[in-house]
Amino acid sequence: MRVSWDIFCSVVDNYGDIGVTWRLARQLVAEQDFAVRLWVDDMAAFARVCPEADAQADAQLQQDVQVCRWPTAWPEVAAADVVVEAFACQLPAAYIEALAARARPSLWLNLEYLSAEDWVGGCHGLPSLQPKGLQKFFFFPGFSDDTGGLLREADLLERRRNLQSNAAVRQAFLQRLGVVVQADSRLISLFAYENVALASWLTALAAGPQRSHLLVPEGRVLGDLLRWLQLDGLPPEALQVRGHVTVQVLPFVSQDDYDRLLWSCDFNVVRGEDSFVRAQWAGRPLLWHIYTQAENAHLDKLEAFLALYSRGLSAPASVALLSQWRAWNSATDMAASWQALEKVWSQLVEHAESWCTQQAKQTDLATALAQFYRNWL
Ligand code: TRH
Repeated sequence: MRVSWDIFCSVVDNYGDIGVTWRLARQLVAEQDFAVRLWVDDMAAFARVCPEADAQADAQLQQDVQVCRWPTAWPEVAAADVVVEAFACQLPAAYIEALAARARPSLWLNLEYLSAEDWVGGCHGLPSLQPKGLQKFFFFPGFSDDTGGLLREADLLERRRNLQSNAAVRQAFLQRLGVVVQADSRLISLFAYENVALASWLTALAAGPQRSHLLVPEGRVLGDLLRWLQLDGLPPEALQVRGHVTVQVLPFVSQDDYDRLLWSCDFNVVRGEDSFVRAQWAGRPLLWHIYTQAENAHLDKLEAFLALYSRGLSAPASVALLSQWRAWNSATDMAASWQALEKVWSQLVEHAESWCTQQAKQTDLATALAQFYRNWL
């Protein structure tokens, strides 16, 4: 009998909650041979990251993961051997009863949000006492050995390098998305929240010395993009050209295709948690639009990551990177920091690859979870 896992995902907003849990569920099945049930309270969000999914179904098997609607009226189900509540979502009361009723205890984990802050290592793996004599452990993803690591499939970097080192493979993939890039154009992907800083960056790109082809998956940044393009809505023409920048809006694609998109680009603007990590595995320079939190808690997270990520960069490269990321995340003018960044571009390209190599030395999150379980037994 395979060890059973229940992963609970409550979609707060956007696609990060389901994005992380879906990725984790797939990996626990494919690489660790566990039987995984993913409970999600928003099937429509699931169907965005997994387009083959049926948004109406109550239960469905996708890539060997049993994906179930998390219903308001909780059905009677036996608790699994391992239970993961993602991002402190509240387990159904009846499920906690089922946990307490088990003859052999289950391992109960809370999978936390990603942060590069120092305190994370100290809290990773700590237990907390729960009602009915139960115990719950805090599992923190992170960038250092004292954390649970990052989600990374075993063959991810090999697949990424295969696409990046093979122009025909990259071209065929892009063509499938309807993207044809001019030979002298730099390819950029833009996945971000609403951001008034976008206009100043696009103006700098349009006036800059090099051609850029900007790919924008449909989403929240579209309003700012259309305003800069001075359009009322999405035009029928696929391409909009302004100076040296060509803009192309893309449909939302599957997670696997989104990875390929990141690998295909020279620069990726990403957001939230999961796309942020995937851009790091792409080994290309990136810009992070961090998810805004109450009391600006996100700014500490941003600075913590920048402190780690900028290690090893020259002073001008580090200054340019920090100014660009801070400008983007505080909605201030991007022109000067972008120009400074372009001057240290080759260094950033090398740095992105070595950051990826260094991070890949860590145990990945799914393996770390499996080890945590085995050690707990
Ligand atoms: O969508 P996000 O902003 O999600 C989150 C949530 O808002 C969450 O509540 C918050 O706490 C968290 O951010 C920090 O960004 P994220 O995490 O990058 O998730 C997006 C997912 O969508 C990711 O799994 C990649 C996927 N995706 C696709 O599958 N296809 C696409 O075309 C694109 C653009 C993304």
